[in-house]
Amino acid sequence: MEANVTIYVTGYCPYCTRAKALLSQKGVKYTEVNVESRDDLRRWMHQASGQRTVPQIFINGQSVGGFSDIAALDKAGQLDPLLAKPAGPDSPAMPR
Ligand SMILES: N[C@@H](CCC(=O)N[C@@H](CS)C(=O)NCC(=O)O)C(=O)O
Repeated sequence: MEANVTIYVTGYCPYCTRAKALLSQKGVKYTEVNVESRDDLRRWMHQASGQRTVPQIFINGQSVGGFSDIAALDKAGQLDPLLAKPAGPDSPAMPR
């Protein structure tokens, strides 16, 4: 698993916990960004993903949605291939 994975979270967030557990279970090393008190990052997250909830997960700069989205991708056998892609540039530019 080599892809560049970033997960945007808040402090108390059961779906974030589940998303991180799923990624960790797969041995994925991800970058975690807490947007709790960062309105600027929340705005960016919304623009980039089209969603306001957390978590929001990006794989090689591509928005793949929240926990239920990656769980569905996993169930369909489509998550591992995304995670196996070589790390690409973070695009669109990701603020931290
Ligand atoms: N289907 C979404 C649900 C995400 C969700 O409801 N997250 C909660 C926090 S755990 C949330 O963002 N609530 C609204 C908010 O915090 O603004 C997923 O699986 O990621």
